[in-house]
Amino acid sequence: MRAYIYDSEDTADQRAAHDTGIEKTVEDLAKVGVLYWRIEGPNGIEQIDEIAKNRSYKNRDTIVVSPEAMGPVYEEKVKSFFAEHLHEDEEIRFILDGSGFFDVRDQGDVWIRIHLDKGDMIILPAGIYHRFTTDENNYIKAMRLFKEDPLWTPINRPIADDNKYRVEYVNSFNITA
Ligand code: KMT
Ligand code: NI
Repeated sequence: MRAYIYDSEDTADQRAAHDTGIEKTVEDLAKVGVLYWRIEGPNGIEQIDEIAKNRSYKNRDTIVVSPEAMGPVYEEKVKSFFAEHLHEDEEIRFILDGSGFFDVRDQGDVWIRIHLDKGDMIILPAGIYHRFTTDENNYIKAMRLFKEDPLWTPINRPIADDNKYRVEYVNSFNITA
C-alpha cells in the first residue's frame, strides 16, 4: 500500500499514477475513517475471517477487473468505477492478486490516491466520496465482503450530498467540504 495526494493537474489516463510525491500515512487515512490492514503469511485467510467476524461480515465474493475477465465492456466498466460516488454501507476489499487505485476525498475535499496490491485490505466507511480504477497493469482480483445483502449501489456526487449516510459521515469526521 502506498497513499499520496493525487495530482489533479495531470491530464494522463485515470490509470496513470498521478503522483504528487506528497505521502499520506495509515493514520491520515484513519482520520477520514478509512481502515487499512496488511494481511501476510500462511494464516492470511484466518486474519480475514477474524476481521469479518468482529465486524459482522457474513458474506463474501470475488471480483476480477480485467479485459480478459470482462471482455469488451472493460473500458466502460473502468470508467464507471471512476465516477465519484458513495455507498450506504462500508466498501470492504481484500486484494487477492494484481493492483489498483482507490481514491478517497480527504477532509478538505482533496483526493488521496491509495495504491493497493496483493495482501492489502481496506475498508471505506459508508458515506465517504471515493472512486476506483485499475492501474496500468489492467488487472485486479479482489474479495468483497458484506454483512447480509451487498449494498453496492453507487450514489454519485452531487446527488448523494443530502443522503443520510453522507450527512452521518460528515458529522462523524471533521469534513469541511
Ligand atoms: C468498486 O466499488 O468500485 C469496485 O468494487 C471496484 C472493483 S474492486 C477492486
Ligand atoms: Ni464504491
